Amino acid sequence: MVRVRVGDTVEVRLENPKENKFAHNMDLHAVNGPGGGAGANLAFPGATGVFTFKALAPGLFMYHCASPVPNPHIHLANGMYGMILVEPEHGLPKVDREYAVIESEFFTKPSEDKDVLEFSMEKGLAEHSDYVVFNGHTGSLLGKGELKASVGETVRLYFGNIGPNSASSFHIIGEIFDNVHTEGTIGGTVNHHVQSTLVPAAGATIVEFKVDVPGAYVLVDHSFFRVAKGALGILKVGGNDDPSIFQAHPAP
Ligand SMILES: [Cu+2]
Repeated sequence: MVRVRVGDTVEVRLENPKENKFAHNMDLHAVNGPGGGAGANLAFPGATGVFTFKALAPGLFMYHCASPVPNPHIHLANGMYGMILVEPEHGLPKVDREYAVIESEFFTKPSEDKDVLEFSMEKGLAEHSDYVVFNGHTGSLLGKGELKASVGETVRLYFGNIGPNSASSFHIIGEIFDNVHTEGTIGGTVNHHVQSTLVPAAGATIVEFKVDVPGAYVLVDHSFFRVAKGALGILKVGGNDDPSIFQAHPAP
């Protein structure tokens, strides 16, 4: 995730190693200008694409490869994307924890190497994903990758969804978003007490919440069969119980 401030002039340099086969580039949704910079920084193997833009609007934006060779959707579906946060003039208010999570889909078919799956154009066109994951692979936010917080802390999640096809029904099981910066805007609409928020393909959101009691809170895409395809993660909250807020009663 790239982090800049509104009013900053940002120079983007994309180096494409000469061993690569294809040209790559970056379309940054934070850019006001043709292609979000994608034409200006298109880099063929062995070249470096450079352009400069001024960050005019605060918010959380996606960026992604939009190379026309072989075509942009294949680059997106192979993981070429990220986020850029444009903070307001005086920065965002302080919180205790910040995390960045991106949801994405993979469309696959077997390859000659049994340990490697290839991109499937047929499944992409049919919008039939095999995997829907957070931060690039199944289990990235489980075990050692679990997000962490302590009771009483405020957590801010920068959540993007690249798709490339499906919108996400982002939800955390056992938590209510105190603030949702709708559509990733800063200075736009902020909704309160939200259960699930819709994040379109190549859109983003910023959610904030205070954690009240300890436990494991599960990040999901609540378009729920996607959980079986990998769209889940854990936010592990430590600290003391508060029976006035949540109390498990002994089993009969
Ligand atoms: Cu690319």
